[in-house]
Amino acid sequence: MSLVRFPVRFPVRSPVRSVLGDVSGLAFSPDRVSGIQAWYDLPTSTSRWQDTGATVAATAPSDPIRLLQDVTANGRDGVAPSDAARGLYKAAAATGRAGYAAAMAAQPELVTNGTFDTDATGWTAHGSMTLSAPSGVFRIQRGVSINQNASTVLTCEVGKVYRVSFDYVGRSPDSTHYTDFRVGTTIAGIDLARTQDSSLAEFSTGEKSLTFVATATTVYIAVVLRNGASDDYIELDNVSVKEVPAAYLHRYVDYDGVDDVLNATLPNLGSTASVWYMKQDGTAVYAANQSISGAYALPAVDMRGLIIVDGPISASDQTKLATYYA
Ligand SMILES: [Ca+2]
Ligand SMILES: [Ca+2]
Repeated sequence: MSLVRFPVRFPVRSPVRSVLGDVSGLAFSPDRVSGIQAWYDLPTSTSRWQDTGATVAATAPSDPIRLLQDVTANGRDGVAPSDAARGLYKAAAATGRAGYAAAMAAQPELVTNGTFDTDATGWTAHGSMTLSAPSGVFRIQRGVSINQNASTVLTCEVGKVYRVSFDYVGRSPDSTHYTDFRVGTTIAGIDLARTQDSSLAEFSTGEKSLTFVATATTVYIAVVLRNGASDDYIELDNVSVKEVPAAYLHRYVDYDGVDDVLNATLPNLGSTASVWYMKQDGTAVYAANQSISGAYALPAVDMRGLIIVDGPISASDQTKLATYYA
């Protein structure tokens, strides 16, 4: 039986409706939650200020936040009571965001010879280290002196977020030595990032990664071989450093856990107000039936964003909020 094909006309859909599934045709935004009173949004660069007068923006990672403006038109700004009570603006890789892996794969590689295909060119031995590339992996072998390193240098952009990764291949059998992988603004400095095996047995083979925010244009990667005996070695491969694109960053406020806080003033919302926020670690917090009237201290929890609502927040809106801040 032959199959007869007919030209089929599909109904033409509005791309906005079909993508978002929202009859209003507008993308979800936290300020569309019913009963919204205030919205504090770390990704909104125009809402973060280092001073109460909104003259110095908090734009670079580790800039302090004295004033976090309410993104709604209600003007219920969050203000730290003193400079000492300012949390810090931070940015971190949003590794769980859709498309992150593909975006990172497309970023330029900043490490010269991180794959060690034929040799250890591009890396500098310090002290009595010997560098080689047997079988296409990076071997760092110590001589008589302890705690020396192999380094390479990168050119970064101040304030940008970078992901560093490497594969830990293994070490020589006489294993009283271990790897101390460092990122700093000086050779073997640890001011930007560090991962190390402080308990020896836990340093499994495979990919390790960490992120850092550049504070200088010249950044050093150093692989320190800690402890051990003469001729001990460690082996790494695929050392990579790439900038994390802006679209794949989480923006958040980092509190010191001591006195940092943002205070706002709200109208009398009675005892059924709700507060929702997304913590920096990706955990959403919903607190219903809150008594809010007048002075209100925002929870001093490292977070990406927070809203205050007069009344409950529906489960559907909570899901949308979580997706918005994912
Ligand atoms: Ca403080
Ligand atoms: Ca290799």
